[in-house]
Amino acid sequence: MQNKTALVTGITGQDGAWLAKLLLEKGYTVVGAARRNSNRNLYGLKYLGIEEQVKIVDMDLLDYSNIYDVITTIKPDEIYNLAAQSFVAASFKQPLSTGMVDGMGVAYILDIVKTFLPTTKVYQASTSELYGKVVETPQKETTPFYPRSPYAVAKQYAHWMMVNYRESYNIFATCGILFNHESELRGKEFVTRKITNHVAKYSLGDKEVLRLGNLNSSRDWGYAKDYVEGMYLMMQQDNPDTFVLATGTTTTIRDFVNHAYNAINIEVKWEGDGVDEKGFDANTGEQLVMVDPQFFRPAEVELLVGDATKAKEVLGWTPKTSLDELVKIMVDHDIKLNS
Ligand code: F7E
Repeated sequence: MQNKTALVTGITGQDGAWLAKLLLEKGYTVVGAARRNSNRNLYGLKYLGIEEQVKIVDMDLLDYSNIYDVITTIKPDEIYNLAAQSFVAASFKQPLSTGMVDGMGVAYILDIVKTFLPTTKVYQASTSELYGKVVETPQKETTPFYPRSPYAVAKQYAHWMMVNYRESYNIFATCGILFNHESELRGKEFVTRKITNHVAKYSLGDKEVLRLGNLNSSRDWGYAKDYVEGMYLMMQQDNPDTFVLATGTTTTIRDFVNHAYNAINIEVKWEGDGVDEKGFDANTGEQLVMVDPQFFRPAEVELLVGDATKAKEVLGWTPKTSLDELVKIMVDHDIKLNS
């Protein structure tokens, strides 16, 4: 058992909860940071049975003095920066605050670590969104970036600041370029959980039509619980580096819908094109899905598929959960939650 302290920012998010659970199992003291909020959502920690074991502190990535206070008081051995405005669609509406939190917030953390706690290891949640309008498939650590949203542009700044502090000041600044990773703790604004939650409700009798945006975009989806193990392994290395975590398989949104309805024994039949495309129950003919342009993005990331060979070779990391297993976990959870 180790006796280290980890500061996990973004503790109220999906990854924060899964990572906190893993670190507690490894013997860490876990301090979780979250923006101050009168109605803080600790569902993830409660769901995983660790609410009592994680000390929560208020931390706002827009406020240097607040970050300084938290980091220099806790003196963590490891900082996992999972906090972000992480919803790509929202970043088009809030490009400036997204830039401040997702970009500048990381620079604050790095500079505090460099100046006051230079042996503290820092993990940054970089993202497959950096590849955006991809210039190479599959995408790996050496693939050039082409960000397609204010979210991804901010994350690119953060990513290169990590690399720059690593190279300039010998800070242990490691980046995980994680492809989409989902779970029953995913926010309902993200497409996977939106779909599984809808399908769960449908199976319980709520027959509303599911409204989605671009059905053709394709994502490399894994299980968040597997991915936090990769984060932890990256931080146990002797040297800081950058690693891709991905499954190597890509699936369209349309196919994810198929998987989700299959989990409740419904086969979806698709008809029409573009905004007129519709999904029907192949047995009853009832309409299940329609396209709603309000969910289109000003610029779309059409296809992501990652190559995690380096993580496998250096960290011994591989994803354990298949897409079918993931969909089943999410649909079953949402059926329970809505029952
Ligand atoms: O969209 C399409 C949408 O919002 C996936 C974040 O964790 O992963 C996530 O970013 C795709 C896009 O996730 C709807 O246009 C269609 O092509 O679930 P999402 P994301 O944008 O891939 C990366 C790795 C991150 O780093 C991010 O922080 O699905 N799509 N119809 C839709 N998306 C949503 N949300 N809602 C729809 O109705």
